[in-house]
Amino acid sequence: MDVNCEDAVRENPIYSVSISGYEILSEEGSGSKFVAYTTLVKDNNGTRTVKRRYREFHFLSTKIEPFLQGVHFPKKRWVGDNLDKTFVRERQTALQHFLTAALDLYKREKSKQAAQVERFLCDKVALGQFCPLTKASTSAASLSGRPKVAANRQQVKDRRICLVGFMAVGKSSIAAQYAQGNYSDSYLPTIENTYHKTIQVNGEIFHTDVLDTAGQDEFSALNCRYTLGVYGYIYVYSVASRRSFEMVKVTNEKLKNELGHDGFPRVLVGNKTDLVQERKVSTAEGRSLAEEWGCGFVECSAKSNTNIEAVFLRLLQDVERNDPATQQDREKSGGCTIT
Ligand SMILES: Nc1nc2c(ncn2[C@@H]2O[C@H](COP(=O)(O)OP(=O)(O)OP(=O)(O)O)[C@@H](O)[C@H]2O)c(=O)[nH]1
Ligand SMILES: [Mg+2]
Repeated sequence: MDVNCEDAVRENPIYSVSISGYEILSEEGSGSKFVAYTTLVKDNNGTRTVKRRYREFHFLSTKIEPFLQGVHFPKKRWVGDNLDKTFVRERQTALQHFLTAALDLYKREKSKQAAQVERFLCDKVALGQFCPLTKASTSAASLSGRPKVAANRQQVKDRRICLVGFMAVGKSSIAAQYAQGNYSDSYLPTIENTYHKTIQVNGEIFHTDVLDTAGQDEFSALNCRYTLGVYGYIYVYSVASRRSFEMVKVTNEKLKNELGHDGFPRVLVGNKTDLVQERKVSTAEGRSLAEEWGCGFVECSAKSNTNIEAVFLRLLQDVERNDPATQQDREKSGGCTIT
């Protein structure tokens, strides 16, 4: 049964909202620059980022300002392209006040205004971006915003990963080999399944939830669970099936449409490399598609347990690179900043 995304969002009360930073982006076509604020929204599905342009805040403000007495909302001001650093930061602080008040309103009443706030905070196609940060979780730690801490007091990062691809390409076999270290020659089509494994990458601990989906074809609609709270995707095809290779392209288009952008972490995976005689898709073809998409590429065999962990390591590294929190840490430690 398909879950309607809007219903799913409505059933999840929003717990907190904060603006973690901003990015200077360029408008497609005209190339003119603008500021997008990174808004972290926490609900039952975990924390995700929604990037919002300043004018979107203005739009929300015009709808609900009469109900938010005494809330200072920064007025429009022309400073170059409004990219002046001090001004952008001033706005950031003011917008945080505005959002806090808006969230209070949302919590107090389920009115039309609250619906505006909710849509603004949760809309997954804001600015064409939707970057989930943590897995769906209702644990006290995640709802209170405290990071989980492992026994050795090291922070643990939750990462929800989604396996997609045509039927029988080996998605479940890859997930089972990764999480449980086992493999079976029998084929049981999947409806939906989640595997869990904790791994360490570059000294950091990750709790990975691997969502194993039912094989997709040209006609299958993407379920919203495949995008809610998902950090990155593993696109699986079988090197022994040309059709499955074509299908990852179709799935990629669907995900791009669903997420509204093309910058999400993904890794292209050619499975069943043990079937040497039956190979239909060359390594060069796989690599070239991955290069076109600007993503990682791994060939593996779930059967012989070749390169399975490499698939997940590669994706997690890309997820980290894409994570605004990690980027901020990097900036704080002297990394480069977009200005
Ligand atoms: N030779 C070979 N067979 C594999 C490999 N991985 C999976 N298989 C076989 O391919 C068949 C399908 O594997 P699954 O893992 O169930 O495929 P799936 O993509 O999860 O299929 P759906 O759930 O229907 O989408 C099974 O018979 C597996 O044993 C592999 O690396 N090599
Ligand atoms: Mg399966």
